[in-house]
Amino acid sequence: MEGYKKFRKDLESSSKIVLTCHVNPDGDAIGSELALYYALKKMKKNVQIINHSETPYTLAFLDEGKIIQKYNHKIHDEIISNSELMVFLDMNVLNRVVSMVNICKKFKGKTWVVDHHTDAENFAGDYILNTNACATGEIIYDFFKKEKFVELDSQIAIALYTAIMTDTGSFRFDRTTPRIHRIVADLMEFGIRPELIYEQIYDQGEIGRLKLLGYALETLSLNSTKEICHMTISLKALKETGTDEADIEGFVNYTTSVRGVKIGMLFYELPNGFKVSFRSKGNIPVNKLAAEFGGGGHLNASGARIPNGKIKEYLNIIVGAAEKYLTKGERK
Ligand SMILES: [Mn+2]
Repeated sequence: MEGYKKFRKDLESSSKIVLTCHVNPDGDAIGSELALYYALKKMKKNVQIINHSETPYTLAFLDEGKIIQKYNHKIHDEIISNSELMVFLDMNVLNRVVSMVNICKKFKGKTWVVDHHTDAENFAGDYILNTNACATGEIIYDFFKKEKFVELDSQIAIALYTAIMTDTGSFRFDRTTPRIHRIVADLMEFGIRPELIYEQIYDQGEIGRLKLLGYALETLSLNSTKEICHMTISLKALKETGTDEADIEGFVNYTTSVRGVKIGMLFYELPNGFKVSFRSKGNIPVNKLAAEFGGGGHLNASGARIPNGKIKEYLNIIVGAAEKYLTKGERK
């Protein structure tokens, strides 16, 4: 890939580097950041990971050295300004860094985006975008290998394995290719124990999370053709179960586990407005559906945020908008 050589050159010629990723980071975001961090550390770079969000507790095992810092403008604005290069991982729209937007806009150094989402915004100097990649971790792996950038080790392998495992839904989503299994096989040579990583990420739930799921499942509803299924999470349910947004991760997948359903939606109430996540089967482009409401994402997984909107005022509008896409659902 053309971009790899320039990315490599920019990383090699910079000594102070900051890595960041999107709000509410997932396994791919954190795993990609740490894999690149460990590689750059081996090259003796002054590298820091600074994120808007706290690392979710399910991913804390990846960051035993407490490398990842939560952004605080008093501490980090100077560090960021003094850096020569910033890398944005697993995101391609600047507002995904939320509280870091201002300092990123002022940043004078080189900027790179490494990502696999569609509909990139033009905010960075250079991009490595591969929407065929199942995870940003796959791109990082590919970059490491093709450029012989770093010798893999167990730390890097665990980070990349986590990135790929989480973004492929444990190796079952579209884009889980033979190539991905070969990459994973290579990573596993470094002593990865899949059962332990899976347990760290998916079996550490607080009881509140399951109770919240109970609330959410209670709200499951189908449209008239039984091809769209949606669920809603209210602020009240979060409060009563003592949970937060990070606990909702994965809930939306229940909506598409209903027989005959082609589009699933999860509505999530915010203090100001709401968010909606979309999932689809086959070729139904829920990224286009999300774009109708100012959001974006992938063909089969996307989302939008409606500031100041009320779920009950929008639910029928959004379901109605989704119905237009149902005919495009034939399997490839
Ligand atoms: Mn990703």
